[in-house]
Amino acid sequence: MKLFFDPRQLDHAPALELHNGGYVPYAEHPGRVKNMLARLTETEAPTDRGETPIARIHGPAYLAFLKSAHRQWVDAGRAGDATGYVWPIVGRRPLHLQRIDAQFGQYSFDAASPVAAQTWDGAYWAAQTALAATDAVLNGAPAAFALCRPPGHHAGADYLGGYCYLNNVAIAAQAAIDAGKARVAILDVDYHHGNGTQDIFYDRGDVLFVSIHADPVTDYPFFWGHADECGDGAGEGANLNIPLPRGTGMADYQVALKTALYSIAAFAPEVLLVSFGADTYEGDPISQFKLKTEDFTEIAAQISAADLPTVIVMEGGYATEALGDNVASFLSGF
Ligand code: SP5
Ligand code: ZN
Repeated sequence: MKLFFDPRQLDHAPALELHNGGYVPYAEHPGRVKNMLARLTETEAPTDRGETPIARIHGPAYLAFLKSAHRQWVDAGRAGDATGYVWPIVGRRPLHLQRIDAQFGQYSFDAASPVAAQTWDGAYWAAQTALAATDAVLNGAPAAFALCRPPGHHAGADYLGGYCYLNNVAIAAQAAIDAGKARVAILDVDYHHGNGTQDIFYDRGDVLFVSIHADPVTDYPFFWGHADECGDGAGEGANLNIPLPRGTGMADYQVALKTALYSIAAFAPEVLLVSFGADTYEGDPISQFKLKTEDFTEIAAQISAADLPTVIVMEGGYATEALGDNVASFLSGF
């Protein structure tokens, strides 16, 4: 399988995140990638496709914010990584506020995803990595893997959150549509619900979003990922959430996967994109499923049996020591 990675993604390195009321080391750190790379031979760097495919998903005001947030933070006399502390509840008015703290309120949904000095560059090259893997599949590869970091599935069209800044899988899905594919499906198997991806495609009938994740009644991102979120307008019926309880192991996970793959087959997509998070692993420090390293091979084999051209985009996974093994296990199932 073709494997894509760009080392500039490592430059994104926030130091701390807010967790249970205190600051702790940032879980989504560059060391995650080093562990994965140790198990992946022959990664290819993406060519630069520019900002146009990114701007098909993310609006200009949000992109300007993301590029400038850290600079504005420094100019405001602040130290460390840029982060927000105030959010507009219920609705957001398009107020075009200038203060960096107000901009974080406008363009983010949590306090645990700081913008560091190199965040834009890292996120930009993660998006390029996803686009390169997508091109490989559009050009005939049966499957390709994009080692994206920072991850993307929590980022919406105009907001960051959940360690995500640009929605890599959404940018890739849109690129497939723009290349002439009529229908694409996204299967999200990260432990957390891919709220950003869902939001981006919620009212569209050309992109099916199916997600298996921890029940948001107990787990982040809480406000999205519930089973009654089915899509809107032209997208009605093109959104399927399968929340599972904490403690879920392979037997119950496979039942959910069967349902997910059944709905994908019924949609008859031309391309499948997989948001792969290894945070469903039993040893994950921030998650509560019980999948074992070898289970990832079986999950991948069942996805592979759908017999669709498949782009795999890396999302979460925080058991750093096991991450390479878990990714290698997943990729070996294709
Ligand atoms: C892409 C992805 O998996 N994002 C997950 C975001 C989850 N954020 C909320 C959980 C916060 C847990 N922080 C634990 C830090 C321990 N060092
Ligand atoms: Zn996750």
